[in-house]
Amino acid sequence: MFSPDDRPASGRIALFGDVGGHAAELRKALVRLGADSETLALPDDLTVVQVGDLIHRGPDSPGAVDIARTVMGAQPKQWFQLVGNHEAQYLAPPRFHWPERLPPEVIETVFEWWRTRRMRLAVAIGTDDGHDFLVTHAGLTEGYWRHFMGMPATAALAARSLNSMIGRLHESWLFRGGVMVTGEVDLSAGPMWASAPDELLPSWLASTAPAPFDQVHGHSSTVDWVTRREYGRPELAGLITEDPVRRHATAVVEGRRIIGIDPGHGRRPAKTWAPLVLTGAHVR
Ligand SMILES: [Mn+2]
Repeated sequence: MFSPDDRPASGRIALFGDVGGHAAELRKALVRLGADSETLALPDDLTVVQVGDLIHRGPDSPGAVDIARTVMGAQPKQWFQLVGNHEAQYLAPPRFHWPERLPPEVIETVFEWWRTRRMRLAVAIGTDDGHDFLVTHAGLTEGYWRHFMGMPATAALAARSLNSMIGRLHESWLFRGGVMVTGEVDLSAGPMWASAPDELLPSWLASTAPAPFDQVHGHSSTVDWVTRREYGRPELAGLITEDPVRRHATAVVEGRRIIGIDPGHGRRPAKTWAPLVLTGAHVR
Protein backbone atom coordinates (compact mmCIF):
# COMPACT_ATOMS: atom_id res chain seq x y z
CA MET A 1 0.00 0.00 0.00
CA PHE A 2 1.18 3.45 -0.82
CA SER A 3 1.04 5.97 1.98
CA PRO A 4 2.46 9.50 2.01
CA ASP A 5 5.10 8.30 4.47
CA ASP A 6 6.59 6.08 1.78
CA ARG A 7 7.54 9.12 -0.23
CA PRO A 8 11.23 9.90 -0.18
CA ALA A 9 11.99 12.99 1.87
CA SER A 10 12.50 16.09 -0.21
CA GLY A 11 15.70 18.05 0.07
CA ARG A 12 18.35 19.67 -2.06
CA ILE A 13 19.59 17.94 -5.17
CA ALA A 14 22.75 19.43 -6.67
CA LEU A 15 23.21 18.55 -10.33
CA PHE A 16 26.78 18.79 -11.53
CA GLY A 17 27.51 19.18 -15.22
CA ASP A 18 30.64 17.88 -16.89
CA VAL A 19 33.53 17.98 -14.41
CA GLY A 20 36.13 17.14 -17.05
CA GLY A 21 38.90 16.19 -14.64
CA HIS A 22 38.64 19.39 -12.61
CA ALA A 23 38.67 17.65 -9.24
CA ALA A 24 39.55 20.81 -7.30
CA GLU A 25 36.53 22.64 -8.75
CA LEU A 26 34.26 19.73 -7.84
CA ARG A 27 35.61 19.61 -4.30
CA LYS A 28 35.22 23.37 -3.80
CA ALA A 29 31.62 23.31 -5.01
CA LEU A 30 30.75 20.37 -2.75
CA VAL A 31 32.19 22.16 0.28
CA ARG A 32 30.23 25.28 -0.64
CA LEU A 33 27.07 23.11 -0.51
CA GLY A 34 27.97 21.99 3.01
CA ALA A 35 30.17 18.92 2.46
CA ASP A 36 32.87 18.36 5.07
CA SER A 37 36.04 20.05 3.85
CA GLU A 38 38.18 17.01 4.69
CA THR A 39 36.05 13.91 4.30
CA LEU A 40 33.53 15.40 1.83
CA ALA A 41 30.72 13.85 3.90
CA LEU A 42 27.49 15.34 2.55
CA PRO A 43 24.90 16.95 4.80
CA ASP A 44 21.78 14.77 5.25
CA ASP A 45 19.56 17.00 3.12
CA LEU A 46 21.87 17.00 0.09
CA THR A 47 21.95 14.57 -2.83
CA VAL A 48 24.38 14.92 -5.72
CA VAL A 49 23.81 13.90 -9.32
CA GLN A 50 26.86 14.10 -11.59
CA VAL A 51 25.78 13.91 -15.22
CA GLY A 52 28.88 12.11 -16.52
CA ASP A 53 32.12 13.24 -18.16
CA LEU A 54 33.77 13.34 -14.76
CA ILE A 55 37.04 12.72 -16.57
CA HIS A 56 39.40 13.99 -19.33
CA ARG A 57 40.41 17.52 -20.32
CA GLY A 58 41.38 19.03 -16.95
CA PRO A 59 44.39 18.33 -14.72
CA ASP A 60 43.09 15.62 -12.34
CA SER A 61 40.76 12.93 -13.69
CA PRO A 62 41.92 10.38 -11.08
CA GLY A 63 41.06 12.93 -8.36
CA ALA A 64 37.58 13.49 -9.79
CA VAL A 65 36.92 9.73 -9.91
CA ASP A 66 38.25 9.44 -6.38
CA ILE A 67 35.82 12.08 -5.07
CA ALA A 68 32.85 10.24 -6.59
CA ARG A 69 34.15 6.89 -5.32
CA THR A 70 34.65 8.25 -1.79
CA VAL A 71 31.19 9.80 -1.45
CA MET A 72 29.43 6.87 -3.15
CA GLY A 73 31.21 4.50 -0.79
CA ALA A 74 30.22 6.41 2.33
CA GLN A 75 26.77 7.68 1.29
CA PRO A 76 25.56 5.51 -1.60
CA LYS A 77 22.01 6.91 -1.55
CA GLN A 78 23.27 10.48 -1.86
CA TRP A 79 25.48 10.31 -4.97
CA PHE A 80 24.12 9.35 -8.36
CA GLN A 81 26.81 8.91 -10.97
CA LEU A 82 25.72 9.03 -14.61
CA VAL A 83 27.74 7.84 -17.57
CA GLY A 84 29.03 10.28 -20.18
CA ASN A 85 30.64 9.63 -23.54
CA HIS A 86 34.09 10.09 -21.94
CA GLU A 87 33.44 7.25 -19.49
CA ALA A 88 31.89 5.29 -22.36
CA GLN A 89 35.21 5.56 -24.16
CA TYR A 90 36.42 2.83 -21.79
CA LEU A 91 33.27 0.70 -22.00
CA ALA A 92 32.11 0.20 -25.60
CA PRO A 93 32.21 1.64 -29.13
CA PRO A 94 31.94 4.18 -30.67
CA ARG A 95 35.41 5.26 -29.53
CA PHE A 96 36.65 8.67 -30.55
CA HIS A 97 40.09 10.15 -30.79
CA TRP A 98 41.18 11.54 -27.45
CA PRO A 99 44.77 12.35 -26.52
CA GLU A 100 44.67 11.15 -22.92
CA ARG A 101 44.12 7.74 -21.42
CA LEU A 102 43.40 7.21 -17.71
CA PRO A 103 45.73 5.12 -15.56
CA PRO A 104 44.64 1.44 -15.48
CA GLU A 105 43.38 1.52 -11.88
CA VAL A 106 41.09 4.45 -12.69
CA ILE A 107 39.79 2.67 -15.80
CA GLU A 108 39.12 -0.32 -13.56
CA THR A 109 37.02 1.84 -11.20
CA VAL A 110 34.95 3.21 -14.10
CA PHE A 111 34.45 -0.30 -15.47
CA GLU A 112 33.47 -1.60 -12.02
CA TRP A 113 30.88 1.19 -11.65
CA TRP A 114 29.35 0.12 -14.95
CA ARG A 115 29.44 -3.59 -14.22
CA THR A 116 27.77 -3.14 -10.81
CA ARG A 117 25.32 -0.50 -12.14
CA ARG A 118 26.67 2.10 -9.72
CA MET A 119 27.01 4.26 -12.80
CA ARG A 120 23.80 4.59 -14.73
CA LEU A 121 22.22 6.28 -17.72
CA ALA A 122 19.55 8.33 -16.04
CA VAL A 123 17.96 9.62 -12.87
CA ALA A 124 14.41 10.92 -12.47
CA ILE A 125 13.81 13.79 -10.07
CA GLY A 126 10.49 15.05 -8.78
CA THR A 127 10.04 18.43 -7.12
CA ASP A 128 7.45 19.58 -4.61
CA ASP A 129 6.32 22.22 -7.11
CA GLY A 130 5.36 19.52 -9.61
CA HIS A 131 8.31 19.25 -11.97
CA ASP A 132 9.32 15.88 -13.32
CA PHE A 133 12.93 15.90 -14.56
CA LEU A 134 14.81 13.28 -16.51
CA VAL A 135 18.57 13.71 -16.07
CA THR A 136 20.97 12.14 -18.59
CA HIS A 137 24.41 13.04 -19.90
CA ALA A 138 23.45 14.48 -23.28
CA GLY A 139 19.67 14.66 -23.03
CA LEU A 140 17.01 12.34 -24.44
CA THR A 141 16.11 13.13 -28.04
CA GLU A 142 12.53 12.80 -29.20
CA GLY A 143 13.58 10.18 -31.74
CA TYR A 144 15.36 8.01 -29.20
CA TRP A 145 12.37 8.31 -26.82
CA ARG A 146 10.01 7.36 -29.65
CA HIS A 147 11.92 4.65 -31.51
CA PHE A 148 14.11 3.00 -28.88
CA MET A 149 11.98 3.28 -25.74
CA GLY A 150 8.29 3.12 -26.61
CA MET A 151 7.54 6.70 -25.54
CA PRO A 152 7.54 6.44 -21.72
CA ALA A 153 5.13 8.98 -20.22
CA THR A 154 7.08 9.97 -17.11
CA ALA A 155 10.70 10.70 -16.25
CA ALA A 156 10.73 7.78 -13.80
CA LEU A 157 9.62 5.33 -16.50
CA ALA A 158 12.16 6.74 -18.94
CA ALA A 159 14.97 6.45 -16.39
CA ARG A 160 13.98 2.89 -15.57
CA SER A 161 13.86 1.98 -19.25
CA LEU A 162 17.32 3.41 -19.94
CA ASN A 163 18.94 1.95 -16.82
CA SER A 164 17.44 -1.48 -17.41
CA MET A 165 19.29 -1.71 -20.73
CA ILE A 166 22.66 -1.81 -18.95
CA GLY A 167 24.16 -5.28 -19.24
CA ARG A 168 21.27 -6.54 -21.37
CA LEU A 169 20.76 -7.52 -24.99
CA HIS A 170 20.26 -3.99 -26.35
CA GLU A 171 22.96 -2.32 -24.28
CA SER A 172 24.73 -1.13 -27.43
CA TRP A 173 21.73 1.11 -28.22
CA LEU A 174 22.70 3.22 -25.22
CA PHE A 175 25.97 4.09 -26.97
CA ARG A 176 24.23 5.31 -30.11
CA GLY A 177 26.09 8.32 -31.51
CA GLY A 178 24.92 11.42 -33.29
CA VAL A 179 26.34 14.32 -35.24
CA MET A 180 29.39 14.51 -32.97
CA VAL A 181 30.33 10.94 -33.95
CA THR A 182 29.09 10.60 -37.51
CA GLY A 183 28.91 14.18 -38.78
CA GLU A 184 25.22 13.62 -39.64
CA VAL A 185 22.48 15.28 -37.61
CA ASP A 186 20.30 12.56 -36.10
CA LEU A 187 17.10 13.45 -34.25
CA SER A 188 17.33 9.99 -32.62
CA ALA A 189 20.88 10.54 -31.30
CA GLY A 190 21.68 8.61 -28.14
CA PRO A 191 21.57 9.89 -24.54
CA MET A 192 25.37 9.98 -24.16
CA TRP A 193 25.98 11.76 -27.45
CA ALA A 194 23.12 14.04 -28.57
CA SER A 195 24.17 17.60 -29.36
CA ALA A 196 21.84 20.07 -27.61
CA PRO A 197 21.74 22.73 -30.34
CA ASP A 198 21.75 20.34 -33.32
CA GLU A 199 19.77 17.32 -32.13
CA LEU A 200 18.20 17.46 -28.66
CA LEU A 201 16.31 20.74 -28.96
CA PRO A 202 15.44 20.41 -32.68
CA SER A 203 14.09 16.90 -32.05
CA TRP A 204 11.56 18.13 -29.49
CA LEU A 205 10.73 21.24 -31.53
CA ALA A 206 9.84 19.00 -34.46
CA SER A 207 7.76 16.65 -32.33
CA THR A 208 4.06 16.23 -32.99
CA ALA A 209 3.45 15.68 -29.27
CA PRO A 210 4.69 17.88 -26.42
CA ALA A 211 7.50 16.41 -24.31
CA PRO A 212 6.14 14.38 -21.40
CA PHE A 213 8.70 15.63 -18.87
CA ASP A 214 11.40 18.22 -18.22
CA GLN A 215 15.08 17.42 -18.69
CA VAL A 216 18.51 18.34 -17.36
CA HIS A 217 21.62 17.46 -19.35
CA GLY A 218 25.33 18.17 -19.68
CA HIS A 219 27.61 17.30 -22.63
CA SER A 220 26.96 20.28 -24.89
CA SER A 221 25.54 23.73 -24.66
CA THR A 222 23.42 25.94 -26.87
CA VAL A 223 25.77 28.82 -26.13
CA ASP A 224 29.52 29.38 -26.10
CA TRP A 225 29.91 30.81 -22.60
CA VAL A 226 33.12 32.65 -23.46
CA THR A 227 31.94 34.51 -26.56
CA ARG A 228 28.20 34.29 -25.66
CA ARG A 229 27.59 33.15 -29.25
CA GLU A 230 24.54 30.95 -29.67
CA TYR A 231 24.77 27.74 -31.64
CA GLY A 232 22.09 26.10 -33.71
CA ARG A 233 19.16 27.40 -35.64
CA PRO A 234 18.17 31.03 -35.03
CA GLU A 235 14.67 30.04 -33.88
CA LEU A 236 16.21 28.29 -30.89
CA ALA A 237 17.57 31.55 -29.48
CA GLY A 238 14.12 32.90 -28.61
CA LEU A 239 13.39 29.83 -26.50
CA ILE A 240 16.52 29.96 -24.35
CA THR A 241 17.23 31.83 -21.13
CA GLU A 242 20.90 32.02 -20.20
CA ASP A 243 22.47 32.27 -16.76
CA PRO A 244 26.08 33.14 -17.65
CA VAL A 245 27.26 33.20 -14.02
CA ARG A 246 26.18 29.62 -13.30
CA ARG A 247 26.46 28.63 -16.99
CA HIS A 248 23.01 27.16 -17.22
CA ALA A 249 20.88 27.51 -20.36
CA THR A 250 17.16 26.78 -20.06
CA ALA A 251 15.11 26.14 -23.19
CA VAL A 252 11.33 26.02 -22.97
CA VAL A 253 9.78 23.83 -25.65
CA GLU A 254 5.98 23.46 -25.57
CA GLY A 255 5.96 24.32 -21.87
CA ARG A 256 8.66 21.81 -20.94
CA ARG A 257 12.08 22.87 -19.70
CA ILE A 258 15.32 21.46 -21.07
CA ILE A 259 18.17 22.76 -18.90
CA GLY A 260 21.78 22.47 -20.08
CA ILE A 261 24.35 22.58 -17.26
CA ASP A 262 27.67 21.76 -18.97
CA PRO A 263 29.98 24.50 -17.67
CA GLY A 264 32.28 24.05 -20.66
CA HIS A 265 35.51 23.60 -18.72
CA GLY A 266 38.59 23.41 -20.92
CA ARG A 267 42.07 22.50 -19.81
CA ARG A 268 41.45 25.31 -17.37
CA PRO A 269 38.24 25.54 -15.40
CA ALA A 270 35.47 27.94 -16.37
CA LYS A 271 35.91 31.39 -14.78
CA THR A 272 32.47 31.10 -13.27
CA TRP A 273 30.05 28.18 -12.98
CA ALA A 274 27.82 26.44 -10.45
CA PRO A 275 25.84 23.24 -10.07
CA LEU A 276 22.07 23.43 -10.56
CA VAL A 277 20.50 23.12 -7.12
CA LEU A 278 16.88 21.97 -6.96
CA THR A 279 15.15 22.42 -3.63
CA GLY A 280 12.15 20.44 -2.43
CA ALA A 281 13.39 17.67 -4.71
CA HIS A 282 13.66 13.90 -4.50
CA VAL A 283 14.95 11.10 -6.69
CA ARG A 284 12.02 9.01 -7.92
MN1 LIG B 1 30.00 14.58 -23.09
